[in-house]
Amino acid sequence: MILLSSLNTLKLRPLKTTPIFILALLLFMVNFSAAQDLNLNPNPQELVFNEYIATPIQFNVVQKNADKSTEHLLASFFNEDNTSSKGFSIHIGTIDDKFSRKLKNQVPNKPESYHIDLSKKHISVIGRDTRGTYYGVRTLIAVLKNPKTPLGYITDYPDITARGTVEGFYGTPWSFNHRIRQIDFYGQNKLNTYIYGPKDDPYHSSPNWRKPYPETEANQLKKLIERAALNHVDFVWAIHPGKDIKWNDTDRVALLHKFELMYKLGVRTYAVFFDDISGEGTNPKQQADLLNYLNTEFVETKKDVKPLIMCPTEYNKSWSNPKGKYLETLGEALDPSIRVMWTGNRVVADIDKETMEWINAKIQRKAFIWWNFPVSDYVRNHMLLGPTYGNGTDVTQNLSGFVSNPMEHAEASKIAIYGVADYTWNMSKYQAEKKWLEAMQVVMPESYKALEIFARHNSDLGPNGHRYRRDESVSFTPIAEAFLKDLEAGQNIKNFETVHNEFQAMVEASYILLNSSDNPVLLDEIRPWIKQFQLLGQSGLATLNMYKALQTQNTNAFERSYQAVKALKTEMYALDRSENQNPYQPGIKTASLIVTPLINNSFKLLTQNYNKAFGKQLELEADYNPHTLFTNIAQLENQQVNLRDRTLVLNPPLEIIRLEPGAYLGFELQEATRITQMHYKLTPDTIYTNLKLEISNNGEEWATIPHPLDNKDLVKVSVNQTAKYIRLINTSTETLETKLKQLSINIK
Ligand code: LOG
Repeated sequence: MILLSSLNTLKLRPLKTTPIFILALLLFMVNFSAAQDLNLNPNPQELVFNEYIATPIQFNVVQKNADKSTEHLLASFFNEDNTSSKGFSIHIGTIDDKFSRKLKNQVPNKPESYHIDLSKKHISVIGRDTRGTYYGVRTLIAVLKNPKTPLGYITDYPDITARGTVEGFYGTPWSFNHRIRQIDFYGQNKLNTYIYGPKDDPYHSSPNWRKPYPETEANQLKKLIERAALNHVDFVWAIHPGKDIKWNDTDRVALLHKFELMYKLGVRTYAVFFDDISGEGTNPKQQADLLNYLNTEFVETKKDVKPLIMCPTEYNKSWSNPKGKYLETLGEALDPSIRVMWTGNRVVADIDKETMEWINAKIQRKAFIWWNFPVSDYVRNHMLLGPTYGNGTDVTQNLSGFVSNPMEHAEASKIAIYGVADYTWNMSKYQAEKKWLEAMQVVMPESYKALEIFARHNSDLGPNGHRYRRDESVSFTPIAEAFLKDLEAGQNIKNFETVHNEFQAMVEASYILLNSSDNPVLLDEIRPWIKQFQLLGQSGLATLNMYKALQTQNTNAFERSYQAVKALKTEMYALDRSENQNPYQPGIKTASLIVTPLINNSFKLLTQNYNKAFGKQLELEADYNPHTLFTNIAQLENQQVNLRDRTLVLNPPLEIIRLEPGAYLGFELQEATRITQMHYKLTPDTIYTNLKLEISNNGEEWATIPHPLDNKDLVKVSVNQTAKYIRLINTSTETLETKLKQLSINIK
């Protein structure tokens, strides 16, 4: 597979010397393996190599007009030890420099492009612009880190103009140190955009968007902005004013003032987000007016500020109201320079050409993609470590930017971001699996094989409101299926050994990771998931022991392994109840798509068989939730309901929910059960006067339960009745817009 990919990117100059064909072939092969080890991310557009030489040890670097970032980068590699006037000659500059006269036609006429010419005596690195030179030097250094240096040329440019991330998730914003590490990583991988917009930064959103950052935060932002400049990353500062903005001069000026303050901290690119809001702030005409005002009053007067970026309220197709003409209004009214973000057909979706054509026609420009992966703010108990895949590779001409919204686990998100860097740079040659494997080595150079085992089984999100899923345990899936099939049919399990090896590998990989000093920052983020993964692997091994004991009719051994599985489950349960206790999706879920169900089903089947064979009554473990959400609101259909101890909790959605007249939401219990309490919180707090709280035994006749009509805090209602259904219903004649913060009941 790796071999194939290199063939794709590597062109060889035809070898003319026909008589020594065999030698040429040999040469080809030597060259080939060296080329494949160049370790370049992103993958350059064109590599043409004809020969390799041993990488020189001494260099004589002449650079013309390199900017600070390039100088800094050069200094990180070329130092007193490896430079001298007699060293191997290297020229670095842009197309405007004299030395590049002969070669400058080789530099593609595209922003950020570069050309590297490598001959026996000399290397030239020529950038179209200063960023192009910087990227050329990045590539040069990566090449020179190899023991052999290719001769020939590299011509390179990015497919997508703006490439990077949007720190745009709900939950704990990244720390200063994490952000520094991210920005350096972007520089290393030729990503040029970092949009700063964490939903839970109060100075980005309400209530404090009008206020200046306190001194400490301001100083840190300043340092981040400098670091971004050093890495040729555009630090885009985003504001999210729509929750409480008034369309008047005071707020206009407040925004302008905040932009000015951020300018003083060094910001040169700005974004305004109108996602996940309701009410006045959603008006497209007003939004466009504000953006145009900022464009003329700020961007155009400053001169050194890049075009604005905005995130619309209808930021995905499933939310765009065909009657409202929201997007068309933006398309017509917004200044053409302003970039408009888009998440695709749904909030969380992969991108294809059709979506792009649909949205681009409406907004009269190329959309700027906000890809909601690997963000996990709606499945916080999961770790999303799978490959970056699913987006069309034929959309280079259809978009103006592509940024990924990552997890609140910054370091773990690098696995996906590494792939984003290659996908956005060189789409047609992008190979998801290959880049994923490389990413493992980049984030954990020593223990990457163990990380690979862990990450292979930790990529799906589990069922979720957005219905976005990812492959998980791919190569293990057919093995797990065959195993269960044999077990169910009461046959000898043919691939017992393979399954055993996988569980063993899970346990061993966990030990390796937990004790590795490879990347402590990453380990800190994923430790609880690794521990859970290790316990799961051990429970798998004990389950296999149950199978062996049953075969040999060894009741002692069977019951011991049975007890061990139960004990391990208790430990896993305890971990789930103590780590990552956020109020949304608390706990630690691992390998939830294939491995966990395999172990649970096997345990159940084996215990059943044992009970039958020996007339015992060992418990079968009913580890599932028989209760469901009860609603007629389409937006909530796939929202998950969890049972934790005796509390049934709805996973609260992060977006605004629309309650039409008669819309209801609540729970349907498996059977009529005593409900002791109901807890809920919806905003705004005036909404409760329009809602009724009801219970029913058949879903047809309803009894009303009094509930407080005005409450700022969590509403706690003592129900103390037996019912099969309980719901809140909109009894008014109006559509209510609300943010549902909590909904739960306690049952006996
Ligand atoms: C938010 C975003 C959140 C993401 C995934 C956009 C434009 N906005 O549903 O902050 O991280 O979805 O939950 C969003 O995607 N709202």
